[in-house]
Amino acid sequence: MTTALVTGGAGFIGSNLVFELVKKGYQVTVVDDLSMGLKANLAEVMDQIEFHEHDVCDHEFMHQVLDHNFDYIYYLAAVASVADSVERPYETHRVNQESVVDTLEYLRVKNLKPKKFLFTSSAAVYGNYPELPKREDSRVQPLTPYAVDKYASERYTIDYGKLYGLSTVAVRFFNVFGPRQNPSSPYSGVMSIVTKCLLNDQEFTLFGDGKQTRDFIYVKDIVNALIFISETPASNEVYNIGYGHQNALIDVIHQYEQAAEKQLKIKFAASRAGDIDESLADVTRLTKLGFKPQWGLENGLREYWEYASNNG
Ligand code: UD2
Repeated sequence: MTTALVTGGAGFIGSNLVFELVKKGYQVTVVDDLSMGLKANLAEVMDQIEFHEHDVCDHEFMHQVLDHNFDYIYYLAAVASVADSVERPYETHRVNQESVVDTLEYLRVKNLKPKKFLFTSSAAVYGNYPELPKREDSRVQPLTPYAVDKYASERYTIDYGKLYGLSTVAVRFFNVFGPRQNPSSPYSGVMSIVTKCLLNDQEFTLFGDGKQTRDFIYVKDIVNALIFISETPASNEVYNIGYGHQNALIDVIHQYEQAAEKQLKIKFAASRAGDIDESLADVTRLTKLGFKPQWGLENGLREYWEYASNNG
């Protein structure tokens, strides 16, 4: 039986990935300390997986787990908040970088060779350079501890692969939306906040004029891409994951309103400090590998609303 470890498997993207891996018949192990994730996210599959509520920074514990010798390791555990990394740079560094390096090091010293070690990074590594679209070899400008740690962990992932014969990849997520994204912080993914406001008839504060663009991608296409990449011979490379389409925030909100058949109450406010005007992924590398998204923005928004209105 194919085995997979998903760190951060109780989180937004992690839980969506675990569902799909279970559906494929994989034996899935999850390590998540529930600092951001929720056990409830995995309720439907809990009896089919091995779940450890544990911190990935506990190296001894992680070594015991890694001794299972997994076929695939999906490393999603992270403090996925830029704001938090600015508040607590060392604590978040331990999670976002040290734990990754320790895992790679353990694989090296124990000569464990998963079919793939996949590390999940972020478009945050590109920072504020105006150059668009962002190619994997575009200039990076990590401006926060979060981005620095993501970039460093990517490099460790790739370099451990090259130096020690491990099959590794790192992926950079653009703006992901979909079921189980947590809207609890003002810095949560914008579409999760829009969803919460639509469901509860609350006013949504739009920072800026709404013309800022992002490459929004539905979480199910993200999950498909993760599985696809891990099952190809791709090795020791970085991949952007987005649709390669640039959409203005206000247009995406209008599209979502149509799917929801509801109008959002919008209050416009000044742009947030550090907000970027435009973001767009160049996905040539992923496309060349043979990946085609199945959902797309419109279907993704429709399905997200259907889920939210039934589960919200
Ligand atoms: C994403 C990441 C962030 C960092 C950044 C680097 C997410 C959730 N955030 O931020 O962690 O990596 O990329 O570039 O992946 N907005 C509103 N109202 C709200 C919330 C957001 O108008 O209540 C706006 C926000 O000001 C921005 C847009 O919506 O212009 C998207 O915000 P976001 O936080 O979802 O994503 P982004 O790309 O700014």
